[in-house]
Amino acid sequence: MEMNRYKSALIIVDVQNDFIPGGALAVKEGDQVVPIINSLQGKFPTVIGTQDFHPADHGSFAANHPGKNPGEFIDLNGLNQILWPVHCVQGSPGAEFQKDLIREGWAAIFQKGMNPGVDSYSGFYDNARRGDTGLGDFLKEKGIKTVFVAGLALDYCVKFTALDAVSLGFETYLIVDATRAVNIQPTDGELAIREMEAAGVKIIKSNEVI
Ligand code: VGL
Ligand code: ZN
Repeated sequence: MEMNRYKSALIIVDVQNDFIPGGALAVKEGDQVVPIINSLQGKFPTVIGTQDFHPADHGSFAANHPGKNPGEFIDLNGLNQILWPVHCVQGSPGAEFQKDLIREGWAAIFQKGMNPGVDSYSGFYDNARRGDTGLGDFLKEKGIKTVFVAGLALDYCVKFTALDAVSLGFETYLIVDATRAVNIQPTDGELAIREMEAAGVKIIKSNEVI
């Protein structure tokens, strides 16, 4: 596959302990993305991490809505919100990056999900598209035209990060073997890939990143 890694960035989404088997919002095989992502990092002139980073009173936590359980939906300030287990709380071990993930050489870390009133899946904007992490301007100021997205979870934060990247005009690749899905429904990961493809995201495997 033809690709342009000149002026490209690798965006590593939310490879944090709570999304790894044993964590609060464990993604099946989530740990398996770490060696793949590590082997790719040296190929990119710019590597960026995102970090889900919630206050304990975050509105996406089922525990903050008496009588509600993870997987149920609520209206959170006008947006339909699926409720999650408490995860990636600021200062907790679950919010830290997986221990084997190489972080030397990262250009920046963009944190998200700090506003308790709105969830934030994308590394660019919150789910209401009001709050902006600054990632888009950061990439544009560096002259980056192409982004490669990997990490967790495929059907939430990876998907919304890739969709926002396309909408901002970046040529966008999903490294499909360097991500895993939550799969609340068993086909969610597959549907996420199709949705991204339909929006213009190019789906590649890590061995195609040359
Ligand atoms: C994520 C659910 C809630 C993710 C974050 O990183 O995909 N998913 N918060
Ligand atoms: Zn979260």
